[in-house]
Amino acid sequence: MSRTKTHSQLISAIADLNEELALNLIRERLAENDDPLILIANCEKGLQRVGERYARHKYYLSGLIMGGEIFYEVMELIQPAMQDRISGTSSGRVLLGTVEGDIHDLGKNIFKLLLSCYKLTVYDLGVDVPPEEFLRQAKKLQPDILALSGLITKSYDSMRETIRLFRQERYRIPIVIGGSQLSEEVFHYTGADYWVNKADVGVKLCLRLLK
Ligand code: B12
Repeated sequence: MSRTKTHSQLISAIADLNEELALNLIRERLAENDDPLILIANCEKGLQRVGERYARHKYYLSGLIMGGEIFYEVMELIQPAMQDRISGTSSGRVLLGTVEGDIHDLGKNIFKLLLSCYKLTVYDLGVDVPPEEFLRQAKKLQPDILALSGLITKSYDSMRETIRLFRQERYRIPIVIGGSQLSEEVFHYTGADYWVNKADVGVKLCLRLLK
């Protein structure tokens, strides 16, 4: 079967929450040495459709939960291939977390995995992290970059508040925000230094900032 066909099948399998088919397609593509980042991008597209179906009331909350679980299993399969294929030897420390009020962490975890493939040290504070906690940990861990993840509208206020707190305390550090729903407008609203909506672009940005 052609690659393009399986890639579109993979997007549909995730969108339709067909766990068995999605995982079989991933196994098949990995055996064919497909680029893990392309597989992840396809799964992201599938999850976007899950989100659209949820927004149109075609799926309930259980659909979002199921979509998240399938993606988690996909990552278990893809992770070793990613670690084999992507490697680098950089040094630097990134303080990372999903901001207060938001519990989405799949994207944050991919970003973290990619950073560690490049041998960067990642301090992951988890999800729903209050602004004060980011600041407290930054003072303690002295990272080179602060990276904030957020997917829901509510997270933009938390990002803005976190960044405001760092500036108010005159804590100088490059601040990157990431998440699929971000836009130029949100970026200006939060006052961040950089924004990205793809983990691999975020990693390249961090490597550049650390040079
Ligand atoms: C799966 C999912 C969930 C799962 C999350 C599971 C988990 N462990 O993360 C669960 C079921 C928990 C969930 C809950 C909710 N969700 Co939800 N969810 C999704 C869904 C379908 C996929 C998100 C996802 O994981 N995508 C895959 C990952 C890999 O993509 P990503 O996160 O964007 O990450 C990529 C990049 O953005 C980037 N990245 C991400 N973070 C960072 C950070 C940095 C620094 C960098 C550099 C890069 C980076 O790297 C990744 C790889 O490239 C989205 C739909 C969508 N379009 O995104 C809705 C969506 C985000 N959810 C939504 C909503 C409404 C909710 C709920 C409020 C629902 C409810 N009624 O309870 C709750 C929120 C709870 C809360 N307080 O946070 C809305 C948000 C709308 C809005 N504008 O606010 C969306 C857009 C769906 C929709 N269309 O309505 N959700």
